[in-house]
Amino acid sequence: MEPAKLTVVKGDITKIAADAIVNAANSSLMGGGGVDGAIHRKGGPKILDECRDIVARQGGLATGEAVITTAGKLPAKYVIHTVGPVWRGGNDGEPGLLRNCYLNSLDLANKYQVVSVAFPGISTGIYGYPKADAAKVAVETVTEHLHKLTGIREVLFVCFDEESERIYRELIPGR
Ligand code: AR6
Repeated sequence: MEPAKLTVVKGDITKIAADAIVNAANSSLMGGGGVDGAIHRKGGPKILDECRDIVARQGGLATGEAVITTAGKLPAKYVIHTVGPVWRGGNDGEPGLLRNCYLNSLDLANKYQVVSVAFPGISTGIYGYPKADAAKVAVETVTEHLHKLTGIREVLFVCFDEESERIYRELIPGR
């Protein structure tokens, strides 16, 4: 079988019609700024209702973990919510925690028979993770893990700004 495709896209993840888009949430799962704010604003209240049910069942989400909801009014089918690490200089386990975000999100996508999944640059906004370092973790983790998940055929890295796009295109030549 052809290996799954890695694609770099510049734009707004809320407009991407992938089977699943990933949200850079916080442990409350109750929304916030950045991409989280945009997803809840454009997706409508159904996503927050489902997040509230998840929190009622299992409590808040630990850093590196992931949960899934439907996508409300968004063009995607699912939103996978994960909590990235807050950057504290890099010696506080940040790379491993960020790696877990990608691993757990991919595992959940695979479990829900998702064929295409789109990631934002988790932790690289409000949480302050340096963009180039985070992109390296993202691409390495996805590349390593994807061959174990044969259902997923495409992973999109959605870049909100030109700097991120340039970084990802250097890491994934030709995409
Ligand atoms: N589409 C794609 N990427 C986006 C979008 C968008 N619509 N909006 C922002 N980005 P951030 P974090 C990029 O701050 O750093 C929230 O309040 C942005 O340029 O959204 O993980 C949560 O509730 C950056 O590269 O997430 C948490 O409290 C990347 O998405 C906290 O922020 C992530 O930036 C999480 O912080």
